[in-house]
Amino acid sequence: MRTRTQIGIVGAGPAGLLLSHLLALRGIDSVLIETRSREYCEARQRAGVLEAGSVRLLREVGLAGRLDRQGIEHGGIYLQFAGERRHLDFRELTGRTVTVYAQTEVVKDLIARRIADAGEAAIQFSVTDTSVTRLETDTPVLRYTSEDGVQYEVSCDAIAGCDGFHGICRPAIPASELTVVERGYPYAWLGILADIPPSTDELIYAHHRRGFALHSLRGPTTSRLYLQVDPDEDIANWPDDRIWAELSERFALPGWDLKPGPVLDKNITPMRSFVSAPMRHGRLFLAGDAAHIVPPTGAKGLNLALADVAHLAPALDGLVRGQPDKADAYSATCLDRVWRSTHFSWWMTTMLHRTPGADDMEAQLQLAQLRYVTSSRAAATSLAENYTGLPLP
Ligand code: RFL
Ligand code: PHB
Repeated sequence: MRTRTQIGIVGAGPAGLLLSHLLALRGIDSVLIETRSREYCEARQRAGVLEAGSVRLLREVGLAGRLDRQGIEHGGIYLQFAGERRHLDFRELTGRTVTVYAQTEVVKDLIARRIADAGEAAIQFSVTDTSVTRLETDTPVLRYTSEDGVQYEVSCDAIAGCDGFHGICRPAIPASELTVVERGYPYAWLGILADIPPSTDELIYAHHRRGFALHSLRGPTTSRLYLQVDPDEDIANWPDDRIWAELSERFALPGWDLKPGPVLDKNITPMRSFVSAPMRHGRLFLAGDAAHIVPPTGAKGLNLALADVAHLAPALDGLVRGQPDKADAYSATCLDRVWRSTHFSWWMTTMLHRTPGADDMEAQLQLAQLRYVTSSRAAATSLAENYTGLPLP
């Protein structure tokens, strides 16, 4: 079946979903397709921390009803190292805060809103055979097969590749047109979701000789915790008791206990830094993880995805109305923020993780840096400014 839309969007993660909403607010039509089912997209456990600018953006576009009721505002974090837990007060240092609200909840809110505004057909879930072609022309084409087996060919004014790191859009750009800068890390995160009230009021980032650990949360009765493990570690080697024992050791502090509880979900995530540039080829625009990946230590990936589409919506609006300047500036504008976040995420990661086989120099340099960011107001302010995020357009 041949159809037409203004913007074809590939991928219903946070980037693609928010983009379709921002375009609709501007009166621009889009077709949004997703390979996974709605249930899968709404259950996938991922990020948890929204920057101040992301919260403000979601509020401005009418998407913060539940976020304002259920999100938990955090004025700082703890950095734990050398047997001490020190607080960094973001509110006092920068006047800004972050909000703990799970990516899954952001995704649920976005899906519900698109379907309420535009009907069930607003998002085509469970599609197959996605492809994007004719990218160098003014009428790029998006092809897919719908869940009920109909083959679609959608002629578009532009296509947004919001299909994550493993999607098809970035590989549709000739490799000779892209510069890819990439670094893998010799560790991964084992993450658990646990049915137990958090043992802390704010996130704890812990440096430990056995490796990094992070205590985060999802709500008053749900905790989210992470452990540094080897990248080739098998989750089968980590029964729940072993995970809690390891977490307790890495967070140990006299007079404080980590409360264990039933594990609802567990998985292992590899860590990498990856930037592919430019973020545009002809009439294909990449946004979010499709163009860049950061290790999760700085809590930046979701926020970068939202920031990209905050720039992309006005850029595409201009393009379809014959004013291409913002579309022409899109890639360079986004890459500034992407590289700032890439640096911050790399810096937090290397300050807090233990490289397998590392000498004492690594640990001593990390401890010196941790003492510095928790004792110098200038250094603490720099961390706080990066963590709470740069302003959005
Ligand atoms: P997503 O969320 O990967 O969505 C892409 C969507 O595209 C679909 N797709 C396709 N659809 C159609 N056709 C195709 N051919 C397709 N191929 C793929 C996929 O099914 C998917 O639904 O990318 P997006 O929208 O760019 O969003 C990026 C974020 O999801 C990601 O950056 C964050 O989750 C990263 N991240 C964190 N970010 C933060 O800002 N704060 C955090 O605290 C944080 N913690 C994390 C994280 C990521 C983690 N993992 C598991 C990678 C913690 C973890 C453990
Ligand atoms: C999370 O809550 O999932 C989370 C929080 C902070 C991070 C990464 C993940 O740096």
